Amino acid sequence: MKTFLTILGCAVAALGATEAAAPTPSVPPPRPFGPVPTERQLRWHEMEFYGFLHFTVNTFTDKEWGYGDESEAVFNPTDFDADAIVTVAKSAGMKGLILTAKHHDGFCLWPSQYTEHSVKNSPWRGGHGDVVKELATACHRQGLKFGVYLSPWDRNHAQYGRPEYVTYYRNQLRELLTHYGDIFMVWFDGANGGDGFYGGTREKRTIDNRTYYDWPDTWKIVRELMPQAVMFSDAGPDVRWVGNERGIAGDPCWATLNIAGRRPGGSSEGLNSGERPGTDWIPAECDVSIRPGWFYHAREDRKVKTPAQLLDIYYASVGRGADLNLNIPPDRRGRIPDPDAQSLREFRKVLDATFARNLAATPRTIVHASNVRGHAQTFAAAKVLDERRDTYWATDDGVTTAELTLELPAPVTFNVVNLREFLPLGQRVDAFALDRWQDGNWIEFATGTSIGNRRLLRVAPVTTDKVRLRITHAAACPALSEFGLYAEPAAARSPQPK
Ligand code: FUL
Repeated sequence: MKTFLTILGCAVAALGATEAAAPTPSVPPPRPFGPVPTERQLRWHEMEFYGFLHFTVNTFTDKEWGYGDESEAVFNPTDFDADAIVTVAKSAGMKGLILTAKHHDGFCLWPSQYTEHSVKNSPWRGGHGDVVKELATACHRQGLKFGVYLSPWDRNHAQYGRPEYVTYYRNQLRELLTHYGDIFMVWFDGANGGDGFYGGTREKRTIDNRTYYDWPDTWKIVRELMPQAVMFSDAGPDVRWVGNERGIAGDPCWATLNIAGRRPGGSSEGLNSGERPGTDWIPAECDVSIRPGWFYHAREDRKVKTPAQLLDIYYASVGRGADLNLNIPPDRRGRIPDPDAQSLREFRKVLDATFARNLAATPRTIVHASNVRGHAQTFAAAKVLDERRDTYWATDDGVTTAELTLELPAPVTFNVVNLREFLPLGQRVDAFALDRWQDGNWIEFATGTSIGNRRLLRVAPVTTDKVRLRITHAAACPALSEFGLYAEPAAARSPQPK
């Protein structure tokens, strides 16, 4: 706080005519532009990075999609330890974990009262185990959020494709949302492959994805039982799939989408970049596995993504305003395998080193803005340096191009720029450019489009004592919460920064 006040004091003193020193609390904030996030979406945006746990009979049968005829006896982890899994996730910086409570094979990791095809008929913990409970408890104990994946497609269930199955599915959703404490996200998969065991009939069953699950009524159950949870699917209603399983968001990646006519399992067109202007706030989640497959396979132990690959994914997901859901599949012990844990540790080390210090936020930094809303301190340019997402620099209504300049007391070298919009007012900026001061001239070193929750630009190292952000196009007066300059440890720098 002390640093912030010092910066603000300097900034105001230095700004003269464009920013009056007297506080003018009566200046109203900008009106929101377009669709804006709900409270639950804002909480989700703040998470930025969480993990996926793909774990079930497939872990033991070496498959990616179980047929649905697997014996419950195959599920028998030798050393399952929920706390150890959560510790790995937490030290990687994940803010939550989502578990495949039931994947397409239909095997339930909790003792559901609606089926015999679950852990209650497995040898693990003598048939008294509950993976969902152990993980939910460990997450909550260690301060992580917990979410569930409940596959709509069920290759085990005899009634799949008939109305009875939808009732079964909803009953299971109710179980998960009432017995395991807070759930931050319910993950609805759009996959529906056709053939399966289906109670022994071993046939192909197709459903009409538009009508079969009656999504609006299914979603109501989540709203009723867990109002703070966000729901993920190809079509929201809260968070959208990013359109690929590589963890790469579009550039741009708008948080908005035209939702009419979309449904889970529907077309992925437009999901990668979002749509602008869009009718609804439905931001993207990038889901990707640390290994080639979603489930653990010993043959992939040498194909774990490297820290450098994870960093590239982070910059292409979180760095484009999406959230990253990184899958870390437990092995047959019921632990995160060593190569995966090792890669996560290195990845986190680099991120921590990079973001330990905003090189722009020194006590003697002077911040200028070409326009400050109503000359009010509430919306002063220096708000971008206070490391708070709830404060922001804003311009007067109608001012949709603007400049913000950071004058540093001494040259710094950085290769990452961080920007963040004030999300409660919607996504306002359409395009921006960044300049460095060199030999008495401004030289442009990066340009971009969407900002939203977070925009990270990884650039070739820049050394300068003055940096300028130009908002070159905005749909409404900009409202910017953060502007930061960071340096990645040299060894971690991308060889060909984009
Ligand atoms: C897909 C599924 O078919 C995969 O098995 C995995 O669960 C992935 C996250 O979603 O649609």
